[in-house]
Amino acid sequence: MKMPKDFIFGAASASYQVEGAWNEDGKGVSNWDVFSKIPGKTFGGTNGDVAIDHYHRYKEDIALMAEMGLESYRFSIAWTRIHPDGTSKVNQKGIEFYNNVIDECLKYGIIPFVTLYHWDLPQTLEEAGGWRNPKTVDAFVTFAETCFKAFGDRVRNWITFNETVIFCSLGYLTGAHPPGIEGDVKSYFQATHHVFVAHARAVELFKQAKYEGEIGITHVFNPAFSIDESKENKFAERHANEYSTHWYYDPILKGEYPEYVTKELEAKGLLPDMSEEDLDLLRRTAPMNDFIGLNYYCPQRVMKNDSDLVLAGGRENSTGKPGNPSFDGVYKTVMMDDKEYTKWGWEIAPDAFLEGMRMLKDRYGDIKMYITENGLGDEDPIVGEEIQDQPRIDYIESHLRAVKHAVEEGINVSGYFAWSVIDLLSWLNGYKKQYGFIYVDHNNNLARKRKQSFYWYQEIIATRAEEL
Ligand code: BGP
Repeated sequence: MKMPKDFIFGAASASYQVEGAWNEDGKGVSNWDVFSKIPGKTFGGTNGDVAIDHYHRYKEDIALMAEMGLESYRFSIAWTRIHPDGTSKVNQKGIEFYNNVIDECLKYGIIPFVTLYHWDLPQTLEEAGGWRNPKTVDAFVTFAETCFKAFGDRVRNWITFNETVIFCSLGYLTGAHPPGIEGDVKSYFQATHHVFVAHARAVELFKQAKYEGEIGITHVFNPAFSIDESKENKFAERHANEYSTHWYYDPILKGEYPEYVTKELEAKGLLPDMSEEDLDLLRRTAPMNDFIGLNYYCPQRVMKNDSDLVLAGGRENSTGKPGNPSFDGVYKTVMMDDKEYTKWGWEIAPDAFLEGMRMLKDRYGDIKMYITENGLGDEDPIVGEEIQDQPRIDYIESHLRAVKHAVEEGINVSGYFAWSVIDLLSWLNGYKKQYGFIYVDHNNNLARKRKQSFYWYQEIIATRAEEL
């Protein structure tokens, strides 16, 4: 089978991870501009000041994407280029930059797939409380509206937020992302609620103004599976899915929070402040979501955990080594002897990916899904002139095969975006952890080179994955 004609083969990036030009052309300071410069926060002290200089080299990069046959480029907009200080004041130079990127994509027939928020919040808003402060919700809606107005004549695919669970849990539980707070469970849940409300308001605005195209949100897709069939570990599985999946997907797609979680939060005094108006907004806008974006890298293998430790996520760290398991007082994630892992300790499990998509279909029906990220973080050897990344090819191939199965089974998956189109700055792991089809030579003026996987993906797209 070939993938359907309207299935999109794409690849992704995010503003802070590629653009650089951190203080050029009127751009304001973001929370990441500040946080990444605090000693010890990122591997080797790397930051996005220059990143891979996509800001100045987008033409060359998009030409390479076109050569690869890419059908869509998912990128994000740096809020601080558009509204440098987080207010409604617009920086025309920022609008101009994204107009250029969008037009360059369209010149080659590449669909610009735009993420509004991929974690780089104006520092002014961070200092005023960030996502704990409901005013950030208003500021986001202003930012979204500016983008719809400026780019909505050409952009037809909008993602409001990337991975709420990551920037909220790493921001308020582990302190690994800005604002760098540890163990503040109340703020964690409050921040997630504000993000869902911001998403819902942007969706409603988009629909009311009758912009053409579609809008949705991208979540981490990290389905939990018990390590065995025992009752207690099966319970841990359920608990993990309620907290890490249903808490995020339900308010968007069902318009209400999972009762299992709200009851527990209420009993512990951790339920976010939410007004009737907020809840009504979530209910009313749930059916307006056109799709859900899934970022899938690995599943969670879980078992019961008797300790009374509070929630802490642990997929990412800045040590350049595998991460710590995540846990709360009920479950913990564990590594298993019979599973395969990446160098950073993320399980490679295409079967769990397919199983997870089935779980989503069971719970949320036929909502359109895009795989908005999937890929392998690795250190690619250079042999002679060639950048050899066969493990990446194997990883993507097996996951694309899972997507193909899903489509054959009637699961509504409409596109696949590899992470990442080009080697870029890993938030906490610098340039050491590579994901791209295109290599960037940091010892040679950031020169771009095609990897093995570049040619492989080119062939996959040209044949619409018929051979998989
Ligand atoms: C996702 C983010 C991406 C990217 C990816 C890989 O969570 O949306 O921006 O960073 O993970 O993560 P890492 O670079 O930490 O390996």
